[in-house]
Amino acid sequence: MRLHFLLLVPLVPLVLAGCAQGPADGVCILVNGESPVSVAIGEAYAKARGVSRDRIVQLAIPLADPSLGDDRHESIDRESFERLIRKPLERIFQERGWVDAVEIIVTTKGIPLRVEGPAVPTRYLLREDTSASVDAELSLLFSPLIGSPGIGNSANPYFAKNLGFREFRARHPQAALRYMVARLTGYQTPAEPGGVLPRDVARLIERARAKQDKRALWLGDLDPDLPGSLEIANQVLLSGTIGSLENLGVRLVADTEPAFAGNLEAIQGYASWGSNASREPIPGAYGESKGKLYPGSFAPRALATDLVSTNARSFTAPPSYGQSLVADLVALGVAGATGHVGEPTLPGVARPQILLSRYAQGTRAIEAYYSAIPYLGWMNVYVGDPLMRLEPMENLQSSMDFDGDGQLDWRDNCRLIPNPRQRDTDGDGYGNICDADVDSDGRVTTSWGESFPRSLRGDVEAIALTARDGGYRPDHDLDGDNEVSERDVSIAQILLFMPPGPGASRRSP
Ligand SMILES: [Ca+2]
Ligand SMILES: [Ca+2]
Ligand SMILES: [Ca+2]
Ligand SMILES: [Ca+2]
Repeated sequence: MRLHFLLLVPLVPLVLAGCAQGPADGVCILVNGESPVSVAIGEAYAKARGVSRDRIVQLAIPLADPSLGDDRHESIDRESFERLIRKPLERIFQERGWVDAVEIIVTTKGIPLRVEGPAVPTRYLLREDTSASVDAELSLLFSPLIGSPGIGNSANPYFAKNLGFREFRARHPQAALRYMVARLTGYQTPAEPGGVLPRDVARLIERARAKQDKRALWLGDLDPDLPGSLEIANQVLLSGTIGSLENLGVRLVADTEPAFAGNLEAIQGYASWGSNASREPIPGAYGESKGKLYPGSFAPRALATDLVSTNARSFTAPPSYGQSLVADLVALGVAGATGHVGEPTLPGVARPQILLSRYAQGTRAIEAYYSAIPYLGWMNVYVGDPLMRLEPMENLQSSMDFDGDGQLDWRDNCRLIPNPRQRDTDGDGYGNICDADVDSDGRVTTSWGESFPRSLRGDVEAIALTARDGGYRPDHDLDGDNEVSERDVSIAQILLFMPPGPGASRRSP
């Protein structure tokens, strides 16, 4: 007996190691078997991260051009998505016992980017649009939220949560958000032979694991010259980003000048207006012009986000501009980026202050991303290695004041938005800057432009009506500039469908 016991002892740690979570244990990879490029990307990633080959799923999605030379493969209609992607995938997950074992789904170039729905009038986009990114829909597998129009009922329950995804799932087993989805894609230049791993994608995979650059810097590029309805996002989305990073003590460049920042070296985290910047330097915003590189060179494991509507509309080369493209950031060496496959509107963008702050603190990029997007099943996509993370940085300070406004989190009545004065005119414990719920029913609502009947009026319309009539109601003055204007309406829109806050736990009035 004793001998047996001794023999068994050294085995114990091995057995435990076998049961423990390896970084790639919760990953599965989706490739389109009709595309050699897609298969090559899936295999390269599996090899890089040690994902077991039986976790690569080959779907069969017919392609007009298997070499992916044009953008036709990037969209799919709803019926085909259901038949060729969702149903086969749900069946595989059930057959292989992956429903709870898989945590992260990695999609590859060759799997369509976007489920295309019928066109919708702009005014009703947030209510009726059934378009979505394929990745956003895959995060909702087995949930009835897949295919639901608009975002009115799609507030992300993981939003602004500072906990691991596995723990979130354990606490909220019924939540529609089932999986975190990341996409490995980038340009495949016409010069590259078909069927091989595109160079940009190879580099994306490699740079997510490359040695960290301890001198790397973080860049938040605001733009004070934007029209008021957009400019307000400098305050609501970007100044909190700078505040949070400053507070963590990272090497930070906070650019508050109108010029688009360029020629910076070794950027680790990046947030800007991209091509929406009023002084966009070149078509598409990113790249080289007149000896200057916009925004500059990226460090290994760099994570980028910009406030641009359709920056992930395509990864096909050569690109067409207007708006700037995530694909160009990938070409510049970014290893992770947030994007949108269609118009998300300003409320739909990933919150840079959550994304970059959590990432700086060592959270996996994919968790930082999923806690930063406000809605599920919408236009959002994360491009890059989901497992990418930073090692703890020297001198990193702990964040007791998330938005850096001098009010510690435990008492800050708007934790994500700087509001040093803590103005809270209705005294409900939420500061005005994050309290567009002016009728105090627990949620920021819209009546889609209709102000009457009064009983159905949304918070946004209530504020818009005050602004139109030139009146003043302190609760409707969200930014505290002593007038109720278009700016306040815009703030309310950014906070649509969400509860007020997040702020300090509700204090009694
Ligand atoms: Ca605050
Ligand atoms: Ca309030
Ligand atoms: Ca409300
Ligand atoms: Ca105001």
